[in-house]
Amino acid sequence: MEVERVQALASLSSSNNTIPAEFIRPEKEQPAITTYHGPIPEIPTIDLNDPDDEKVVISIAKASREWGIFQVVNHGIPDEIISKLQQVVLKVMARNSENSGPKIPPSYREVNEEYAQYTREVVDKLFKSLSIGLGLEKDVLKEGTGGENIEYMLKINYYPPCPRPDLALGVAPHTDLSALTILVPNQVAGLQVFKDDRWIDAKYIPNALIVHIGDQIEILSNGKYKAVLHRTTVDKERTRMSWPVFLEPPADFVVGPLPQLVNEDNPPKYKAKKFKDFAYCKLNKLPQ
Ligand SMILES: O=C(O)CCC(=O)C(=O)O
Repeated sequence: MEVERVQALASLSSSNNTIPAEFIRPEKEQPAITTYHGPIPEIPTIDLNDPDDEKVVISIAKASREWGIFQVVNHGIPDEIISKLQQVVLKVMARNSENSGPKIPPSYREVNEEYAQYTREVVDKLFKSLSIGLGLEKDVLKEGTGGENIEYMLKINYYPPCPRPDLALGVAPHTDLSALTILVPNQVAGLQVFKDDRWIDAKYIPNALIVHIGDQIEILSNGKYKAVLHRTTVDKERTRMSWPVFLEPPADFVVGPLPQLVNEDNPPKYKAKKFKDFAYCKLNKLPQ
């Protein structure tokens, strides 16, 4: 849905404290009923600049096996690059709401390219740690999802204030189709992760990167690393935004469990298939 339509809908709803029936989730998904409020187990936070490389590998592998998600601090992407990425979108949105006809200024492309360059370095480190964490050579997971041809897809999520955050969701529960997703949110919390049968809030850490293990890494690792099931809530007063970059194999690239991780005791749990076929089945809710 376009931003202006979402904004119009949001202001209409907030004036009478109701939301259209199609936005009310079934009870088993409503945040008010299903969010866990006990002592909070926290999504692991990993210091990527820790000089102890082995500790970094162990923490990334553990988080990816147990959670499928972790936050990364000291990742090497300067705070001002993240802030520029976020600001440039807000400027484009503000300008386009004043003028007719959307226009993308050259600065938008420049900022995106700058962010992508830094992101690549982080991604290489993550792939390396994830591979070593499985007892593999450092390049195996990157090569197994497309190597230098991995595609970087930046998406911008806009979640306007919602008068009934107890009943609605920003995005419904899902795992990502990607190999990895690298996300920065604004300061409005809203990401929730499903762990041990409970929906748990992700803490907002300024300028941290949130890393999701996606379906393709789960498949390559034959289920040793798990794709994180997640969803987002909405806020009564504030707009939440997030900037995920989905790292995807090229469409015709075949992904399947790595032969090094499969044997008689650990038979393949997934079929090997082209990424485009996997995506088609998932998006159309067909069996894989
Ligand atoms: O906004 C978020 O934190 C998560 C976004 C998400 O799950 C998605 O775009 O697929």
